[in-house]
Amino acid sequence: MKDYSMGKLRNVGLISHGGVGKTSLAEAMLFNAGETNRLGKVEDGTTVSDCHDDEIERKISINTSLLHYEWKHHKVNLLDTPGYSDFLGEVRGALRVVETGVVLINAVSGVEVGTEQVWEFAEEEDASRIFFINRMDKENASFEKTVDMLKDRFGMKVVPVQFPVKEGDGFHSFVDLIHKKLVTCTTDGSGKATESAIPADLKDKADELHEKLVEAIAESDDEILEKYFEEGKISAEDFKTGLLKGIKEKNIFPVLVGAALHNIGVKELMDFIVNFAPSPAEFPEVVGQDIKSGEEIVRKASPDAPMASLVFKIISELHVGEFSCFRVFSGVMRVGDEVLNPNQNSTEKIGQIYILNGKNRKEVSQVSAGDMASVVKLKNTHAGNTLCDKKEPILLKGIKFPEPVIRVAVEPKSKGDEEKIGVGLQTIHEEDPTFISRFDPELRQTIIQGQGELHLAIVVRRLKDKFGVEVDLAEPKIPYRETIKGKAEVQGKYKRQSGGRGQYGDVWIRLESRNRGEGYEFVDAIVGGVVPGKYIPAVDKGIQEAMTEGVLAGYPVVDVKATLYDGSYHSVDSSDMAFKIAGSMAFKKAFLEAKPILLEPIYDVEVKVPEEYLGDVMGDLSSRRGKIQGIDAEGPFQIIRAKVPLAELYRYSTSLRSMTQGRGIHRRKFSHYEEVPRDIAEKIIAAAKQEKENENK
Ligand SMILES: Nc1nc2c(ncn2[C@@H]2O[C@H](COP(=O)(O)OP(=O)(O)OP(=O)(O)O)[C@@H](O)[C@H]2O)c(=O)[nH]1
Ligand SMILES: [Mg+2]
Repeated sequence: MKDYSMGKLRNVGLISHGGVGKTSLAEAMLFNAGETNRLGKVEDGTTVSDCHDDEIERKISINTSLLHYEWKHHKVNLLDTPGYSDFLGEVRGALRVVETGVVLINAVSGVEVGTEQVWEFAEEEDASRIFFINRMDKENASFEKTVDMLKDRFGMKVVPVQFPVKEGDGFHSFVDLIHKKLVTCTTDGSGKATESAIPADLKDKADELHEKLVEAIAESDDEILEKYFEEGKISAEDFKTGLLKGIKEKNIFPVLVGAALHNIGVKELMDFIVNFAPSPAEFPEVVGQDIKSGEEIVRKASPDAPMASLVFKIISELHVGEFSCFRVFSGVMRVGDEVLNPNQNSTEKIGQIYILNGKNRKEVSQVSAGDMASVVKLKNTHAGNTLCDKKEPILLKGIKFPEPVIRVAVEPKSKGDEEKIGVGLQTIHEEDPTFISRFDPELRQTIIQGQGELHLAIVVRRLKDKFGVEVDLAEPKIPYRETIKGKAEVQGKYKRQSGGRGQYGDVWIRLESRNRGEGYEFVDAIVGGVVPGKYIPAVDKGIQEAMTEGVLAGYPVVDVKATLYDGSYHSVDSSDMAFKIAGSMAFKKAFLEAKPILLEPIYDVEVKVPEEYLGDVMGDLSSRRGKIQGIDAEGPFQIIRAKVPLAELYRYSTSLRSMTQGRGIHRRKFSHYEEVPRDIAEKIIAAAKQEKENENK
């Protein structure tokens, strides 16, 4: 493939709620461009983009695919992202490196929770957006209703540039409002289309919508607006430059229609992308940070500038290795270069560079500013890292990956695999930062966290396929805490006399509760040296050790104040050890007398669902001991904010998915610790005792 100048490149991400047709659209685009000679189907597992076993099996996208095609003397890099909510991190990565997002909308169900989510990401990454209303061939498809919903949610900048003649079964033609003509497509998947004059009965509607488009263009540029006011119309030239500018500056979100599965409206979208989506050349500056001072660096986004690129996705191919997909923002990346990874403070050698279309790979020798490709066998580069010229270092903005929403414990199926599992999980995290794994020494469990159950199921499978180890998933333990509500004054006396030198330590401590989060405080209130100063740190230490072991159920004690106010010593038998034991004894006794309680972690949970599920979701949250904090309407959605104990959130994403037919999503964040209700606390304490007995057997 020839090296395209920046103006001839387009970087486009396909984004939407799950299953709207992104992969089918990508397939039709590659077919129309001659990259493939048959139109594959997601249903048959034959698309270029969904080429991994998991994707073929489940008929959904799991990875962002880096695809490309040539169209009318342009090269388009196409990122087909997954829509399933477990893989939203992929969408983040993709939107970080494209100029334009094509937002697919289901012509039947309109704006969905996932649409809102990807829209928010696109907004944060400041990407231009083009709507493609897909599935126009489906029963109950409605262009008008969908456009109204888009305007309602995303504002009046939403402007149709096409409209369909017939919806549902007979959909195969639409009016092109830019060129004012009728486009009629074949329904055989070939993508062939003929153009003709707009039929008389559609003329008025076409004129009206064309005028709306003209107004939108005029409003997005002051000069054009002035001419429009003076002359009542705008020139063809202004129409074109105005539309381009409006889209680039996010003042116009054009709406196109089609049916990706039948390759209808796809060529016209491809034309639209090369004609009206911004090219990398329209963003002349790359902004990054000086790796030492952290100060902003601005450099030219051109092939002549020093090289700066960002790795946005790592795809692991069995038996081949890792492909690190990257976008060059300035300069040229060449095979043989030694480049700097400022995030890891290491260097990487650029071996083979490939451009990809699913499993199809073509080797290239270099990649210039604005373009994308992938490089194999990097040593230590993660998704979101910069690769740059060693002599001109720069740190580009990384990728904001979503926080985990699910935690599960893993246990090896066979003993002795622990280390391999640890290495495997770490490697998977490096490839996919939305997955986190860590051994929790307190719970004595390896806890893995991710974006949903499917996400973790896929991690487990990778562990098996790639690292040859199998794990079972288990319910993770909850990091409870112990504390007191009352106050106690107690003596701890440790005295041993067994021939030779004895042991003697005697302390009185006052144990009081502190506010949540205030931690532990030790106060030395000894007067007159009844406990010599040199032993006092030992008392403190004894208390702290007892606190980590816990008293009620073996969980760490928090938020207590211990005051050492009296005691006695023996000039020969006293020692640090004896006072440490005395402190610990006093603490345990005092703790039990001071109204001990268990604390549990409470999470802030935010659930977003279409209105019709509000009742079910609230009822379910209450049954999980959740306390509703508020409900806000956001268009057709309701956002419920609640505080819910972590212990009740196990498998929540799955329950929510089934409760809302996949139309609800949730986010969670640790909030605070709170007292466990008495009946539940009793069960936890009994279970802890049982476990301890079992261990001691
Ligand atoms: N009738 C009809 N079905 C379509 C159309 N586009 C896609 N489909 C079907 O919808 C299903 C999902 O299509 P995909 O292309 O996998 O959708 P996606 O957006 O890539 O899905 P995810 O990547 O999992 O979010 C498949 O069964 C497609 O055959 C369309 O225009 N009309
Ligand atoms: Mg897909």
